[in-house]
Amino acid sequence: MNKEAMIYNFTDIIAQFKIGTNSFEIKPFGSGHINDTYLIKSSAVAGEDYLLQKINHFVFKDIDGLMNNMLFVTNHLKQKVAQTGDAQKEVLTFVECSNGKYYYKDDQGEYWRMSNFLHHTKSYDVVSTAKQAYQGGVAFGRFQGLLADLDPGILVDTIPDFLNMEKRLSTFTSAIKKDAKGRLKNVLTEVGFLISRANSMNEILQLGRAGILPLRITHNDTKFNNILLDQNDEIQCVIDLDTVMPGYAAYDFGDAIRSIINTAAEDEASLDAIQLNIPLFVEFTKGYLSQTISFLTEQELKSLIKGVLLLPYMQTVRFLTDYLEGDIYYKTSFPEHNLQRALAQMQLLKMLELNQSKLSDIVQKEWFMLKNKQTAEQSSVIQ
Ligand code: ADP
Ligand code: GN1
Ligand code: MG
Repeated sequence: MNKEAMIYNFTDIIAQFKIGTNSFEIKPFGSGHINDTYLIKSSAVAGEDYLLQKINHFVFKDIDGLMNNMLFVTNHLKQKVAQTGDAQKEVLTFVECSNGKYYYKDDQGEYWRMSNFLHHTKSYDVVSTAKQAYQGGVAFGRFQGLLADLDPGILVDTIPDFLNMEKRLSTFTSAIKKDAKGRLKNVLTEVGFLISRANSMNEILQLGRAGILPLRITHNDTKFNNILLDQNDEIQCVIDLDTVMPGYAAYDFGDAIRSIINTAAEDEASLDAIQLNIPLFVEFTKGYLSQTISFLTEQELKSLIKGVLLLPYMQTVRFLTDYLEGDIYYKTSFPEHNLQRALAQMQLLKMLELNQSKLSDIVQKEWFMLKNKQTAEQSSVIQ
């Protein structure tokens, strides 16, 4: 019996879900920082596999609201996708429990959910090809587009103030003041660097409050490993829907770029290895705009580059806050892991700042090229 099987009664947990097998193998799966994921392989029926997740309820306090959001969103996506594609393959499917809910609370107070396992798919922590980057852009752009007809107010905030930079900074400031683990002395330079940029990082929030940027339903965790590609590296499914809630388009663009443009891992120890792969930025932008150009406002277009700086900045603040607070939020693999992550994100941010105008020009250029192409296509239809 492995370590997890001794902690949790998997036989009992799995028996709560309406699946056709009670004989299975189980193994830990994936590299997420928040939930615990297990692959459940049926021993009786080849290919009947599931993904079981222990939902982190320190992070997600309202599990009912969370699962209602996810069911609402996946049902909406399925209806739309079914018109042109295979909704079972392209949208996550959650498994119902015998109590009629889509999650189960075990007798230790842990929350579990299950989804169909999507076979022959891949997720990447680091992007290496132009095709992957383009497909990533299509995936997240299309995701925003498919949800653009919904009122964002229909979804609950699964984590209140999740991407609210002002709130993140105020938590950061409290962690600095408290210095619970005596770690502040190790990061004084980094703290100074972050505080010096604080004001400019509240811009998206301010533009949103002023009604200049529309609130949409966004994914809010568009790390590249939150999409599944098929064997040909074409987009199959957007996953990890826990944070789908009201947000701004620039959040998803900027967060995706964090993992797309970086030549190294999110927690790279060697800062020199962190470089920008600008051709991948071009490809992601092309893919994203191909799906969003019809509904993005000009103000939103301008905000995309702000998101490219904001999300790595916010991630640095979040990792450093967790380091100062004693590693209570993200899973870590070694004692200074959050510090290493924060330093790597800060290095990425510095590189992005240096290349800001180049990246901004790329977004504008790709937008103009797509617009011109569309206009040319429309006029050829009219003639
Ligand atoms: P976390 O919140 O911990 O990041 P995810 O929902 O992103 O959890 O899942 C972790 C990993 O499991 C993903 O990166 C992906 O590789 C894999 N995965 C998630 N859902 C599925 C699925 N339905 N089918 C196949 N693989 C999946
Ligand atoms: C977490 O669950 P995962 O690993 O996809 C985090 C994101 C961060 C990301 C950094 C709910 O995402 O916000 O951007 O780590 N998710 C939550 O890698 O906090
Ligand atoms: Mg994930």
